[in-house]
Parts: sequence; C-alpha cells; structure tokens
Amino acid sequence: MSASLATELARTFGPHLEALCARTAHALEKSGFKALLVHSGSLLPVFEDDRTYAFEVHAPFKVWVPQAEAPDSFVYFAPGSRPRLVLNQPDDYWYKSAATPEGYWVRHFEIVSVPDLEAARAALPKDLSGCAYIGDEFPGLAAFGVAAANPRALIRRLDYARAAKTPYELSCLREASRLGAAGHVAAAEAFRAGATEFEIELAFLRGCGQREQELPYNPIIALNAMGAVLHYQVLQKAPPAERYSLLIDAGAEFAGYASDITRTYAADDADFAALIARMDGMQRALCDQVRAGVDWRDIHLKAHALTAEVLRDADLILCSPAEAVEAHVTSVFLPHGIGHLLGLEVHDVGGFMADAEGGEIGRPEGHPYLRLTRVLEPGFVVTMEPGIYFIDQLLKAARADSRAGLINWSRVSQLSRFGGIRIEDDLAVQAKGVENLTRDAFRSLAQG
Ligand SMILES: [Mn+2]
Repeated sequence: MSASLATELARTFGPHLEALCARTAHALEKSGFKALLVHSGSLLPVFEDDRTYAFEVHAPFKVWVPQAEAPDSFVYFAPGSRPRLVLNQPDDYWYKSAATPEGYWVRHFEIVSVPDLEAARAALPKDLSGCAYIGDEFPGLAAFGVAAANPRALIRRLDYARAAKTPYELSCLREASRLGAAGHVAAAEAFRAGATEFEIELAFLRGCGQREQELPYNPIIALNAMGAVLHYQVLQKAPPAERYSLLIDAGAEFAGYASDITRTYAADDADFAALIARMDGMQRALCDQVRAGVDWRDIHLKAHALTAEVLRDADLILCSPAEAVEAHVTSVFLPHGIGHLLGLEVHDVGGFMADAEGGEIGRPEGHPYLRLTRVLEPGFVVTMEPGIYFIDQLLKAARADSRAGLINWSRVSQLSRFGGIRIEDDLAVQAKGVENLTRDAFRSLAQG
C-alpha cells in the first residue's frame, strides 16, 4: 500500500464508520432491535475429511472491519457505544490464528481476543434479548440468546444502504481496480507471449499479487471460442492449436472491496480487432450515459439499441437495428445484464430494491438476467459490461424460430471461433458525472 493511500484510509475510515453506525442505528430502530451482532462466517468442512473449504468472510461483517481471515469472529454494535470486535484467535498449532489487527481501523473498535465460541459469548453483553443477529446459524447460537437470527427486514435495510459508498469505500474500490488492472496488464502480456489459459491466470495472480482465494471471484480466462461460455471456468493447461482471441474477466480485492474488469484481445486478426475497437467505443458511450438520477433499466435498454448498431456495422444482421431490438435478436448476442452494483461483493446486494422497506423494482420484460433496476445515486458503484458473443445454444434457438431470417449466418460462422467480446469497467457515480475506476487505473499504470 502506498503512503498516500495509507493516509487516505486513515483519514476516511472514521467518517465511514460513523456513517455506518448511524445507518445501522436507524435500521435497528426501524426494525425494533436494540443492538446488532454480526458473524464473520464459519469454516465449512469437506465431507469426511478434517480439511475445510477456503474461508469466505461474510459481507455484513467486512463492511465493519477489513478482516478477511477470522472465522467465528463477531462485531457487536449497540447504538451510542463503540463497536466491539470479538476476534477469534484459537490456540491452535495446526493452523495460524488470525493476526492481531493493526492499521488504520483498529483504534475505532474495542477489540477482544477470544480462543473459542464460548469465550466469544462471554465477551458479549449477558442479555442479548434485544439484539438482532446476522450470520451463520451455527449449533451454539441458541445459547447466545439473541432476539432473532437473520431478520429479513433488517438485512434488507442494511443492504439498501450499501449501494452508496462512503469516500473510504471509494478509496478501497479504487485500489481494488488498480490491483486488478495490474493483473490484467500482466495477463495481456502473457497472452501475447503465447501462454495457455492456466498460465494467463498465473500471470494475473502475480500481476495483482493475490492468490486465487483472495480474489473476489474466480477469473474467467477464455481463449478462442470459449469466450462464448459466459462464466467459463476450465483454465486449459494445454495450448490450443490456433490462437484467435482472449476474453479475460478478472478482478482483485482490497480491504474486502472488489474490482470486476473484463478485456478482450485479438491475437492476429484485423477484422476481429476492429470489432473489439467498435465495442470499446460503444462501451465508452454507455459509460458517458451514467450519472446520478439515471434509471439503470434505461441504460440496459440503450445498450441493446447500441448493440444492434454494432451488429449492423459488423454485418451480423440482415434487418435494421430497430428490428433487431424489437425481435430480440440483440438478446441472442447480448444475453446478460449490462452491469450490476459492485462493492463488498462482486455482484453487490440491493440491486432491485425500490426502497429501504424492501419493495422490489422488476426487470424490463424479456431481460431476465439484469441484476440492477434502481435509479443511480451519488456513491453507487456499478459495472458497465456490454458484450457480443457467439453462443451455440442461443444461436441454435434463434435459427429455429422467427429470428432465423434476421441473422447473417455465414458471418456468424466466420466469427464464432473468436468466442465473443466483453469490455467491462467499474464506475463510481458522482454528484456530477462519473469516475471510471478501471480506465483511470489502466492509465495510471501506463504512465508508470
Ligand atoms: Mn461484472
């Protein structure tokens, strides 16, 4: 971490925590609770083994403390007093216990170290009968005597508020983008040097300095036609016979906050490279539409209109762009949502919420995979990720229905070997305009 980032985090964490305390106090009052107890998560054992799966800290815990590796720890917050971190540090010679926390956030908490759950219970107030609990419902929880486990209305209120990030959170997200961009630069270099999917992943990990389980999601690294598998997970260790393209969707994490970045590269084909450039221009045009007060559903529909123009320019459709949208031809090539909230989770919570009470805003008809339907507000962080793909299943369906005559099939078969194109940036909505965390990160890396 750079000295200037350290200073920035030290400066902004206090106000972040104050804001978090205030909104949590409000949510507790509205839901009829006096306090909140949040669990970091339990270790999940592998069937009939003494190993566990990699630990994933729960987001409602890490919104309080950037402590990623502390299973069975708790944050206790009663409005009016300092939040308490009950940190599980078992006396264990098989595994290394969580390190004693240090850094910019520690002084804002009352921190109690405990060796086990029983001691954790003892480190909390005797009477938790007015306290809401959020986390795993582990066997010993009954003995805690909380008022309710995972009360839906309270969780929804807290989720709703998480969409708008504090300045501290924006600093963390900026750093996550910087780390992710560094991974992408290394990955692109590996691709150009002839690396396999697996080697490209290794380059990405080295570039961002993180192991796979630290990343916010498993990287999607797809050579050639595999780019059409939207969440492709294989990471081939053998090189393909020919190299046409790379689609890499990978992000890094900082202090619990994620980046989510996609780039597509052509190996050596001017036609496909031109299509990538066209998509890049379209993605930038969509980024320019993002600002406070805009309904994300409109952005998604605008993306379909622009996709239809790209399809026409690329000679992929035999009808007008308007007809392509109307007949759901664009959905064959762009079957996913145009973006989602980003934060402590890569697909962050609360994307459909109409208000803090939990009412939902539906998706536009015919767009079942859109993950965000809210009107953007300052502080929202969203991804912008248009794409076009040559997906066998969807093309086959279109060929069998009324869309068959609207698609230029010979052009489709010419481009299918490239898989697809997705370009994805992370955007922070400001009071005026928008900050592109991803392009800023790539630019500052290029400037050294
Ligand atoms: Mn994404």
